[in-house]
Amino acid sequence: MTDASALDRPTTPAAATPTPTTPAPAILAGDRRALAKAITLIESSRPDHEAQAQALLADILPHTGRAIRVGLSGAPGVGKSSFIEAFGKFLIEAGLKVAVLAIDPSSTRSGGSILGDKTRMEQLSADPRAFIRPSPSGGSLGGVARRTREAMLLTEAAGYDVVLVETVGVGQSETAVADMVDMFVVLVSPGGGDELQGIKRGIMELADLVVVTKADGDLEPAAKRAQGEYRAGLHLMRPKTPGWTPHVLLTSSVSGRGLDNVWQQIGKHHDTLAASGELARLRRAQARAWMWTEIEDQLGRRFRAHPAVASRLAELEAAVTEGRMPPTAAAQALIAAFEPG
Ligand SMILES: Nc1nc2c(ncn2[C@@H]2O[C@H](COP(=O)(O)OP(=O)(O)OP(=O)(O)O)[C@@H](O)[C@H]2O)c(=O)[nH]1
Ligand SMILES: [Mg+2]
Repeated sequence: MTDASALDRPTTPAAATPTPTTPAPAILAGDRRALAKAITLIESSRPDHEAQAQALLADILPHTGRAIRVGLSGAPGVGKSSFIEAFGKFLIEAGLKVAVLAIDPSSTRSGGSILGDKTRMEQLSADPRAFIRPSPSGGSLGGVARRTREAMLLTEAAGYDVVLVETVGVGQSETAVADMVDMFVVLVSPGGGDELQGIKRGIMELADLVVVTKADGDLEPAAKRAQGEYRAGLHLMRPKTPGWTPHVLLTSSVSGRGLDNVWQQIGKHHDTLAASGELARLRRAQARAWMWTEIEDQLGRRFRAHPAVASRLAELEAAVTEGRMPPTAAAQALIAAFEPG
């Protein structure tokens, strides 16, 4: 079982204390308001805010990386919010600080998935040892994911031991979450004829742990059946991480059943990957991939905004869609307009 000391948190928050003109010292000291304001700053698209946000992230970067990063995904209604409330409280009682972030690019629910049902996380959101932040709203999945990644770094600098990143298991958002965490947990609910549905959709390929929710009362037999089916399904799949076999655990957010087992598996996964060097390798690969995603996003935006490109874009796009011009030739013409000579 992993505990706070196993996370190797620094005893003093700041080794190289940044200049006092930045909000970094307040964040490093664990000031929740400073943390919330910093996340608002990184979510802003104002160019001066973007510059400030990047300077802040550079300041806090040496103080990041100490949390266990866990992604949580599952279909609507599977019990994610209830699980996060129950599991978050369990972690806090174990002496840990917990941050909860979310990726919900659909923004169909006001304020994102977390704020929308804050009643389900009433106790956790009121606890000073927890920090809950809803998904940034609006924009592309890439933009939302970037801001969540940066928020994750800020919460780590603020001393949170465990960062939970939630997403609804639809579209590409679960891949975006899996690409920013150490461990990806898939929540499934008992019954409803939806067993193994996730496996068909490929989400199980991302799973390091499968959690069957609602294993209580009348639903318990169905939960056990689901556990058996998911175990059998996972058995047929190629392991995602060498040396790690995903377990399928029964939990209940009502009774608290299995929450200790979930934490044990998270700790074991973390220790296994850390010992083999896989954790460091994974995080390096994620950082490199993030950089390239940023390069492609930022170049793409500049490209579209470039006057010479913008003036010809509609015409060439139409030529391609109507089959009058090969796509590669159109791309080459636009790139030539972007960087003449
Ligand atoms: N019996 C039982 N019911 C549960 C449990 N966890 C959640 N539920 C119920 O399942 C329903 C959905 O729970 P939520 O926690 O809101 O699920 P969610 O995955 O966050 O749902 P969305 O945010 O809509 O995607 C609610 O009616 C909960 O009361 C559990 O452990 N046991
Ligand atoms: Mg929810």
